[in-house]
Amino acid sequence: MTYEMIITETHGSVAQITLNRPRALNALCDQLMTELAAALRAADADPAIGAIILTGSPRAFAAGADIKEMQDKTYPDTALDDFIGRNWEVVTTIRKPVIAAVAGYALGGGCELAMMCDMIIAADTAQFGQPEINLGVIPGAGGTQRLTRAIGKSKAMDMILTGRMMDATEAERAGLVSRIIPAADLLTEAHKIAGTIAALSPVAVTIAKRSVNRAFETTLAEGIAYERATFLALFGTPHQREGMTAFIEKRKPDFA
Ligand code: CO8
Repeated sequence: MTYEMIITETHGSVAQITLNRPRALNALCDQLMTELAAALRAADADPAIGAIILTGSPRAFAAGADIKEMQDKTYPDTALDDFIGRNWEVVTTIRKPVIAAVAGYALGGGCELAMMCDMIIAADTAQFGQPEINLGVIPGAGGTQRLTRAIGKSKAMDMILTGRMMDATEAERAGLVSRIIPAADLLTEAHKIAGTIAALSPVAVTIAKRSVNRAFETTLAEGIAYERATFLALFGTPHQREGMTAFIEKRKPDFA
């Protein structure tokens, strides 16, 4: 597939996908989301790739779903054409870790897309928000659920009911992002994190990601049972032998 609205590149075992529709602040139109879904699936299927970075421009990760494209939609259109389900949730089906590297605006669907990733690292310029209420609608790609789980009810209500933006400092304090990075270093730092993950045991990484995600889907007892079973299953892998042997032999493990 040829991409017009995203740029894909590979640095060693890390895939980087850059949203590239600068004139519209990376508004997430159907074509962009179709391309993004294809690129994510391709990176997930490539055995040489161990982690994926999703980023935008210095001005905007993404300023939301494309309002111009949505303006004239009617309910029958939306019922017949599953325009959200078709592409929007693909990032949540990817087995490899996906890191959102956010600079500038991450609003509406842009914030929701970032929250579907496994972690968000933010430039000090990042601004997060769910401003849909200003458009007479509500978040439609998971915002009311994922933001509430990430930052708690009171702050999520504050964001979603007023439509206000949250800067990087507030987002980190609230637990929405894992780190704040000076804007100029955002991608370097994202690649360091992704490269670290990509050098680890891919089996352990996939299972660790799955297990953390279980925390959002099940009870504590079920989640812990899942963790225990998968932890024990890893003792059947050569990477467990290598990791523990390397520690005892005081050398770096080789998970290649
Ligand atoms: N959709 C379409 N175009 C957009 C969007 C958008 N979300 N955001 C910005 N643009 C366009 C503007 O129309 C403008 O284009 P043009 O020059 O042709 O008029 C260009 O990008 C630059 O934008 P501004 O001139 O507005 O730039 P400013 O620096 O003045 O303002 C803001 C930047 C504050 C980010 C402002 O652009 C803004 O408020 N944007 C809209 C933010 C918003 O409301 N986002 C939520 C959208 S709804 C949504 O995301 C629902 C998600 C549901 C998911 C599933 C749906 C498929």
